[in-house]
Amino acid sequence: MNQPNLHKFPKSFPNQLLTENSNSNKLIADSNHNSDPNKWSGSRPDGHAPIGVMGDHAHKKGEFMFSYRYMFMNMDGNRDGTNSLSDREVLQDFMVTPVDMTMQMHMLGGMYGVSDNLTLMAMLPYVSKEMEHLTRMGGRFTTNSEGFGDIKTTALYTIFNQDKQRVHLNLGASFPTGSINEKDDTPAGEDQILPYPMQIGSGTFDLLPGITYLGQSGKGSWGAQALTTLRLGKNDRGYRLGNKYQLSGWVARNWTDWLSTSLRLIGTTWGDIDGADDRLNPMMIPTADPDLRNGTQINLGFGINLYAPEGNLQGSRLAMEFELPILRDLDVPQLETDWQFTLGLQSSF
Ligand SMILES: [Cu+2]
Repeated sequence: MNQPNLHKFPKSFPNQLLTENSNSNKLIADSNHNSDPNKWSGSRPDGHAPIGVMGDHAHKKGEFMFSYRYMFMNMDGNRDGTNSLSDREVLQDFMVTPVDMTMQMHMLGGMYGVSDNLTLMAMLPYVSKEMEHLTRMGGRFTTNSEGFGDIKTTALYTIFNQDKQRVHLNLGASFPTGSINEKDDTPAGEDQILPYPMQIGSGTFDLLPGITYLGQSGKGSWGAQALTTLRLGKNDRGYRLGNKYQLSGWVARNWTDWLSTSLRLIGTTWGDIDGADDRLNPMMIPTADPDLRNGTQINLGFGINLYAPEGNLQGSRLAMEFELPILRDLDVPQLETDWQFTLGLQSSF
């Protein structure tokens, strides 16, 4: 009587029953799959969200995951509200204008399933930035900064897990391990303190609360995440970066058992800086003005997830996501983000 249901049903039903039964047997046989076909499963290409989403998935008890992400962000030209602003227009109000900037980030991450409902996650970023400038006199110069950024830890706590849907809370904190004293040579002199966007860390303890929703069907999946960055107190230079609020929603489709593609909409809004680093002169360059930092941006992300369902690399992933802006509304003048790219490798044990 191990399969009582099968015996109790009349003969007119066996087709449907057999199909369901063989499906679940197949799932149970593959130890890496979720044993309950009604539960959301991570063991498929779209079992992870697009790679630009952080803290999108939880792990089973005892499971480890290591990840590496490379991010590249390109900012070219300034913006006033939703319109582009020429260098000459910025130089009417400031001695120097930023012309373009790139940011690269290497991020190492670890995840561990403490229980089926609680996953712990830690991320260590290494950031490098480069900014080009034009002065009112027509001179050009470049500044660079790099170093380890703020370490982030997050507890992912699952509050709903049935009908192939999942909801978890993202309870994160960011620690001020990144430098806020980055310096470089500028026309004003050697070893000058760099403006806010060229610093590596926030200098404050930040809370990173959020909530993530995931859903799956046979062919695809969808999800949404709200994430916030709330800065606490002020750093030892006497300022606090603006809070950040991000809302992201995505859909993904599995084409094979190793490939899925995704579309994502990402809305981000961030505030001005409260206080100021008194080593910076806000009359000189807009990036040194704490009241010209806020903005809102909506990006569209195109993603690919590759997943190894079997073999030596079973459970490993390679994923990419490319984001383009569809709306940018920035406090004048501010460098605009033109595109960004995330590449990630993930491996669980
Ligand atoms: Cu993971």
